[in-house]
Order: sequence, then structure tokens, then C-alpha cells
Amino acid sequence: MSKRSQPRSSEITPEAHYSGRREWLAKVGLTAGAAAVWGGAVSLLMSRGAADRPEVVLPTGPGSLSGLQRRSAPTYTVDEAQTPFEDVTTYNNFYELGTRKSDPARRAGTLKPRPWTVEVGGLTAKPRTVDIDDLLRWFPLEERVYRMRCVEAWSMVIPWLGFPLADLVKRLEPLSTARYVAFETLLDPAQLPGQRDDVLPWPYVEGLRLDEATHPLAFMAVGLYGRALLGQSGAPLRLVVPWKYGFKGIKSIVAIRFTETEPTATWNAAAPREYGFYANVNPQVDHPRWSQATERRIGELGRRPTLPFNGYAEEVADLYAGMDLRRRF
Ligand SMILES: Nc1nc2c(c(=O)[nH]1)N[C@H]1C(S)=C(S)[C@@H](COP(=O)(O)O)O[C@H]1N2
Ligand SMILES: [Mo]
Repeated sequence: MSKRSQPRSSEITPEAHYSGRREWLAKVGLTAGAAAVWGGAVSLLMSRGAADRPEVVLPTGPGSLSGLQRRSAPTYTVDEAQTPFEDVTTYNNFYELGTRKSDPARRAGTLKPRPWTVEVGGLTAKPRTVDIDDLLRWFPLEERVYRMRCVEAWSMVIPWLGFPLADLVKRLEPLSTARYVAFETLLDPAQLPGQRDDVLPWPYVEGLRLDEATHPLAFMAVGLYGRALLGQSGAPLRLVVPWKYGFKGIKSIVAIRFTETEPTATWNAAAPREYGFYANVNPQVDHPRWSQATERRIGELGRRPTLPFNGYAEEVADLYAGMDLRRRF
């Protein structure tokens, strides 16, 4: 167990030392072969305390989901109070919009969710660029109420709107040689001004094993609480993998690529001792600087126990049969 149960803001060091932009871009090129060794010690930022709540002006305009087909029968939900919309949209991690929890909501106005395209590439029968409004018509939208557990040991319950990642993967026709799927966030400092700071290497990238990506719980969110995602939540398209730590849920996705080898994942590459590629929620494997045994549910007093796979063990544990989850955290 670590000495204290909660990360402190004093642990935040705004200087991630990394091996340089060129090398990073080469790494996220998702080519075959092992990624270059990450040079230098990295001090991490992923540990902000509670933040002040700003007055939020909810943006309107592009990105409406009205007129799209919706599936009514809910497939997955949890019997726990949903975190209020206000909290879900004002207490965020989106370092491209600032590192304080309140920053993304205040600064999201620069992020324009239209026009927006998603580049599909790598090991697919059909590399292409898909317009977000076309993609939105491919699948009926459905609601999924999921727990969300950040690696910083806070959690929420969020009613997402979107479609199963499995459906998208199928539609994108990965080749039989594909074993992973990689995701990339928009790289544009004009829209995501936090990318002018070297707190992390940009663009933010993430990935899943293909069997994880095609698990029925893996989800692509385009909305929450029945309306289109706001910028701070990762508009217009973000990943939600409820049995993993929140940092796997990459926001504002512009590229999806199929690969044969494990793709680079931002936090894992930045600090592999602290953040694994798998990042399955595991109360028995502490973060080196804090315990993962309990969590603070936003809006509640006190702490709750953290559940293996964030309470989704029954559904997903089989994916990891035979794997040493202490070593591959
Ligand atoms: N592009 C990008 N995606 C990201 C992040 C980020 O900084 N940049 N933060 C991650 C982390 S640490 C968490 S906990 C979740 C937070 O999602 P939320 O703000 O919608 O709750 O987004 C994840 N996706
Ligand atoms: Mo997180």
C-alpha cells in the first residue's frame, strides 16, 4: 500500500520529460515493431485534487443528435445514482484543455465538433476517411449507464449515448492479421490549446486488444444525458471502456487504426511503471503513489470500495484468463 490514499496536487509536476516530438510521432505512427524506449524520467500530472466549479455556459450549435435513430431497450445499466450532469461536465480530465478539473468546461469553446472526420487505416480491407455525420447514421444510438473509475481514485456514474465499439469494428473491416485497435485524438493547438504545453506528448493516443474492443461493453460515446457530447467530454466521439481506468477512454477521436502489435498508449508510454497498457480497474494493484482499494464517488461523502474490473468482472474477466494481472496492470 502506498503511504497515503489520495494523490495530492503537490505531486503534480508540469514537466514531463520525453524524448521529443519527432520520436513521439514516429511512435504513434503505429508501425510494426517495438516502440522506442521512452527516454528520461517522467513526472506525472495525473493527480489533481478537487477543483473549483466554474459557471458553465453550455455550448449549442453543431453536433445535435436529433433526428438520429435510437434504440430504446437499455442493454446495460447500473443500480446506482447517476452523477449529476453538472458534475459530469465540469469535473473533467482533458489535458488538451488544461490540467485543472475545471479547465476543460471553461475552455471547451475552442473545440469545434463540426466539421469532423475520422480516418480509418492500418490493417483494414478499406482504409478511408469517414465524416462524423455519416458515421452517426451507421448505428442506432443507445444509452449505457456505466460506472467510470479514474485512475486518480474518483468515480462517477454516467448515462452515455452511443453505439457498441464492436459494431464499429465490424463495419471497419479489420484484416485477419489485426490484433489491436488504436485511437488518436485531434491534434490542433488552435482547438485544443493545452497542446501548446508539453504536459504530455500530443496527440493523445490509446489502444485496445481487438477482443477487448469487440466485447459488448466497449462503447463509443457521442452523447451523455441524452444530448450531444460537450467539448470537455470529448466531442464529437470518444471511447468508453467501463472496466478500465478512465484514461483509456480517449476523447475527440480523429483516427482509428488496426495494428498487429500493441499500439502506443499515452499514459502508459509516459510512465509505464504507473500506468499499464491494460489499465483494468484492480483494487489489489495500487498505483505506486496511492491506493486503488477505494474511491471517492463524485457527489458522495466518504469512500466506496473499488471493485475488480470496476464491477464488470462477471462480464470481462474471461478476456484475461491466464494473464498475470499484477504484472500486466
Ligand atoms: N484526449 C484525451 N482523452 C482523455 C484524457 C485526456 O487528457 N485527453 N483524459 C482521460 C482521463 S484521465 C479520464 S479519467 C477521462 C475523463 O473523462 P471525463 O472528463 O469525461 O469524465 O478521459 C480520458 N480521456
Ligand atoms: Mo483519469
